Amino acid sequence: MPANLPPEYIEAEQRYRNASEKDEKLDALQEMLSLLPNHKGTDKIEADLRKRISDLKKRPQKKKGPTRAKTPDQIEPQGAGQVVLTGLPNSGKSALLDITTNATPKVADFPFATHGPTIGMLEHQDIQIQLIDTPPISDEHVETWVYNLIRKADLVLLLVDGGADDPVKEYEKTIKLLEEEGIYLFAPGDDFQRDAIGRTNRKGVMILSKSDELEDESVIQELEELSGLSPVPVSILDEESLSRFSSSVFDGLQKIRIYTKKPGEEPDLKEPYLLDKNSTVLEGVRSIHRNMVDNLDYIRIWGSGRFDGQEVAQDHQLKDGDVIEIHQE
Ligand SMILES: Nc1nc2c(ncn2[C@@H]2O[C@H](COP(=O)(O)OP(=O)(O)OP(=O)(O)O)[C@@H](O)[C@H]2O)c(=O)[nH]1
Ligand SMILES: [Mg+2]
Repeated sequence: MPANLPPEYIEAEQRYRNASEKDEKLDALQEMLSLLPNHKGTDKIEADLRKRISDLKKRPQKKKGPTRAKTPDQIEPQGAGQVVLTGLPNSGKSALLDITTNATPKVADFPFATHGPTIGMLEHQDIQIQLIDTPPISDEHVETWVYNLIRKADLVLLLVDGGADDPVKEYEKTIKLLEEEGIYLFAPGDDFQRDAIGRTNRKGVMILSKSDELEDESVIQELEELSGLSPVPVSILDEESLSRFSSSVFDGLQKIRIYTKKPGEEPDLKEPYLLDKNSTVLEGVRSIHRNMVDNLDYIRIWGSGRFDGQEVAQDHQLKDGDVIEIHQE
């Protein structure tokens, strides 16, 4: 169940992860605990935080000395999915993270400005999505962790600079670099192909960045034909394009939001359950509570039914925004 954590919590967690000293870690954990919203979705997180605090208190202060840093690709997924921004130097990755989330990455008018990962949480309606800005990929040195992060992503955002002289050439350069690493992108709705040795398939959305500087609109169609991904023109100067951006990130994850209601009560719209697109009612019930499936009687649905409150079969396909009412024997 997603916990919809506030941005301050995410920041404290990032501090916890970066901390090397016991006191710093304790401080960050205490702050996370104080910022944790109080509802049923956070019970497990709260228990986990309390355990981490008590374990840490028991641990002796580490002697100073060389420590082996975790590699930067080990980022715990949060929210509805882990989404990685990638692209050539100066393509606008950091600017996009900066404007769409609470994160404050370095944005610069020169290339190779970003050296490490920066995490931000993108709010889309009532959910949050983890967006990660990364250093550019290029013919020059790229640290292997960047590609590892891309390989693990739920969704890859491929930025192509729409303000470049020839965006199509930029796209070709970028995709070549990824394919040399065995990374292939497919459109989110397309059939998934199994990963094989030396080949990782990831869902990808192409972002045609700096669309305010795009000179020739026909580039959009050309890129679409070439890549099989529908390019999303986005400019940090255009609000409307930014809301299109967050919708395409959510669509790219191929998830749906489901809400529940108790008989005779209003639906609980505070926090959706996130399921894979095309999930059935039965899969929905199972993900809400595995044990509920055993004594399931029937389900009523508001949204994708023929009428509100319709009783539906267990193999009924859920749609984003559906409300279900579970009746048990
Ligand atoms: N006009 C315009 N400029 C933009 C837009 N997005 C980014 N820029 C500019 O493009 C330049 C590069 O932006 P960054 O976000 O730093 O690019 P990056 O991809 O993170 O660059 P590296 O970290 O070097 O890989 C900056 O000067 C930004 O202000 C946009 O939508 N429109
Ligand atoms: Mg950058």
